[in-house]
Amino acid sequence: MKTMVYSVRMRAAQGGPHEKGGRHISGAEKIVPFEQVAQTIQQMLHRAKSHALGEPDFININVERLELQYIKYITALPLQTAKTKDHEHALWCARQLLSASGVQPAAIERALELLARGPAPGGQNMRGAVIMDAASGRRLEPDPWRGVRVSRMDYTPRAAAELSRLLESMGLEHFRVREALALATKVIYAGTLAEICCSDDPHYTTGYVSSQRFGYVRIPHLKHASFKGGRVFFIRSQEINLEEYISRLQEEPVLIDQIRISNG
Ligand code: WAQ
Ligand code: MG
Ligand code: MG
Repeated sequence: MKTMVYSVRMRAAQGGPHEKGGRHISGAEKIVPFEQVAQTIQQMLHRAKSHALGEPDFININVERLELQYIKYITALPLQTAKTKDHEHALWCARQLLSASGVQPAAIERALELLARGPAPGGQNMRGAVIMDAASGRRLEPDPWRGVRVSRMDYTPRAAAELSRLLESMGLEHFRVREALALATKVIYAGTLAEICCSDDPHYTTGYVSSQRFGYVRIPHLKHASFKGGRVFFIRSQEINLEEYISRLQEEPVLIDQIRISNG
């Protein structure tokens, strides 16, 4: 992208703004050239209004020009899909992947509990992600009601087109895969050891575990119908400056310019 680009972010809540206790309904982030900003806003508005979690009464859309020289160009995590047959099998697979990535059993179990009952205090859906110490399972995000929201990430137009082609050829053209792969790639790039994710959409049951070691592994049936969903980022808290890490996740603009797909 040689022209000026803009970060467009949306967050929607019910019962008031997020910062006044509203319940998170929907969020989205994109990086687009100026000519696509208006259309992107319209799509995000439509998306906020048609979410399965309900109708929002607060929608915030934020548009911000990015300085081209600060954008980092990175390669997508390799994508593959595990052949999990049911929820138990999916949990087993997630535990194996996290454990082999260096996450301790106590932290794994803690994270699975949070995805099941909802990560916010009292068991609610949360706008952002939980940050968890991979050794102890201790939560490290400064605001456990909000979590940490990763933003300012997207694909270059060429990489987006290539990914669409590949996903279509795999029967996976779902927008969720596209968005989750971008997020997961940025999260690992920012210094995260591993991530586990389940959608907050009651009907979308495929989740993923991503890691520096294994890339982005989609796990069918990871989300049980009763799960609230959410994201947990595991870090080695001794080896990372938490403030800098969070600011990378939130602020640093990243575009994915290369796609890798493993078979399977
Ligand atoms: N930053 C941090 N946390 C986020 C963000 C973000 N930008 N977006 C969502 N979350 C958290 C938040 O708590 C949501 O409730 C939760 O993650 C789930 O988000 O390959 O759809 O957008 O088939 O519902 C994964 C599998 C789909 C895709 C994930 O997540 C595939 C999905 P959702
Ligand atoms: Mg989302
Ligand atoms: Mg969702």
